[in-house]
Amino acid sequence: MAKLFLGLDSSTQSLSAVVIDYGSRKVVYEKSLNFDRALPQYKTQNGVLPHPDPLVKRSSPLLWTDALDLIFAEMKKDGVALGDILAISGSGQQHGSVYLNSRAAGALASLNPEKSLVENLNGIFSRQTAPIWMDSSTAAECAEIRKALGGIKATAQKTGSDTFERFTGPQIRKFYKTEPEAYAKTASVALVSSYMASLLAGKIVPIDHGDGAGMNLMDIKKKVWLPAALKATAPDLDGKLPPVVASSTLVGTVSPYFVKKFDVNPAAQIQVWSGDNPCSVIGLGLIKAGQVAISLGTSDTFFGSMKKCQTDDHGEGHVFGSPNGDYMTLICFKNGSLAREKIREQYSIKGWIEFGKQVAATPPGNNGGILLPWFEAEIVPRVNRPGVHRFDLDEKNVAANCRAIFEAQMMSMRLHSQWMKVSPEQIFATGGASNDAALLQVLADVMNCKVLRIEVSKSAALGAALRAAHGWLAANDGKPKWEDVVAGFCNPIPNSEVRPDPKAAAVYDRFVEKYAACERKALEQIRA
Ligand code: XUL
Repeated sequence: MAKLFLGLDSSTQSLSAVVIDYGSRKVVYEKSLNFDRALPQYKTQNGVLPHPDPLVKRSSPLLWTDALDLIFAEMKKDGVALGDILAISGSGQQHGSVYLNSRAAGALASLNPEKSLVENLNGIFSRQTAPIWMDSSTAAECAEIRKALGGIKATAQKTGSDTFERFTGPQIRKFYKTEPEAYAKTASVALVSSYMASLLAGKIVPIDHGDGAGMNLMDIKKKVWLPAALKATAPDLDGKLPPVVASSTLVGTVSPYFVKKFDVNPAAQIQVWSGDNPCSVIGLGLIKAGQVAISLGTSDTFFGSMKKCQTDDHGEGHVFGSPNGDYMTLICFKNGSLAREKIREQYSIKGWIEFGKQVAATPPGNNGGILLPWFEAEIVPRVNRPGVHRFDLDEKNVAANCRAIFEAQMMSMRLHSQWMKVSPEQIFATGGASNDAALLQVLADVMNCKVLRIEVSKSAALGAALRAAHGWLAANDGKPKWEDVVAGFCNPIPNSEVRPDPKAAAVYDRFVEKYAACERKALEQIRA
């Protein structure tokens, strides 16, 4: 018999749905609605509202609300057996926040299916727009909260991350400072994830440990709100935050609105939503401590699961709660594909195969040549003045510069992930550039670890559906094991394994020290 679970992903640019049949272990439905195209009346560009200040990035909670109605209508039209869905969970772009007034709880509890969600909920917001993760307008608030919590290391140890502009605490503080009256009228602060879950459940839903850790407000070890952080952020904040709970928590059945309007199973359970990165960790099957994935995309991200909470004293990486109850880390390197492309363009190399030939023409360790590819301001390490730095590397040497960019990116990952104290047995590589054989070989050699390619479409929505399955099975069917739940849904691509070459790995064990010294030198110059 089919056992259907629905995972939704409210990301920056779209709302996606994935339905899995846990019985046959198959994804049976996938759909995405692009916000700009599906709901042009909100006038977003790539999901973001235009704003004169380039540092300010906001979106509209009503847009996300409308999108939820639309995607259910699409699923009904497409013949998805919504009446058989057993549980629903979701994933939200992390850090973004929604500000609700005292009318919200009542409006959510009495949604009228004769009207749209937006018609039902217009008027429940104490702030019309929602700051999102792309916002970087809260540097002053970051400094204030960091100081109150005792500096970078203490802030990271207490909340899982140093303060970051996009994190919710600094965003709430800025709202309180710039619009104190609207802040005072705020009865409840939600994340994108908990807001969307509240629509489904017809009540204000808690924030989970995964997304809650992206706020600079949660005690990362005890997994409760941290009083000192709340105090440093804004007055009366404890009364405005919902409880923070385990990601597995089921909050009740779906609101009758969805039952009457879209024929959703009235017994369908709603699970708290989580952030897109915690959900992707599940969607990629990273459920055992020490499992690591590297996503090679516009930016490169390094994420993995961790049993014991280990924070980064330099404040570059993040620790979030993993949906399986352990921890996960996320390190984001901004100069990923973008930097690789810049080098390819600079040396007029036609394609990546040609680029790979250039890389192969030079030995691992690049005869000592090093390039620091900070074409854009970098997140890890923190570099606010962009610039490319070369050490013992002739800019005219095409092959050496091609190898240098790959080596620099992979050595930076190795260096800046050491704080995690995780020695992975294998690394999963995903994202656009993960089909580049030359890059994967450098990755395997620098990390001295085998690399397997994994490609999961909509990993966050799939992760949400798998979380819903796990939560429902736990409540109804004994104690499900995570490895059983994810089995069959996220497999490495056959024959994609790349093994490290022991000689090259030994070269990198030494070379990474030179790389670190060059990085220190460049950072000293930049910060001087
Ligand atoms: C993570 C982060 C982004 C968003 C994207 O810290 O800011 O990955 O979650 O949706």
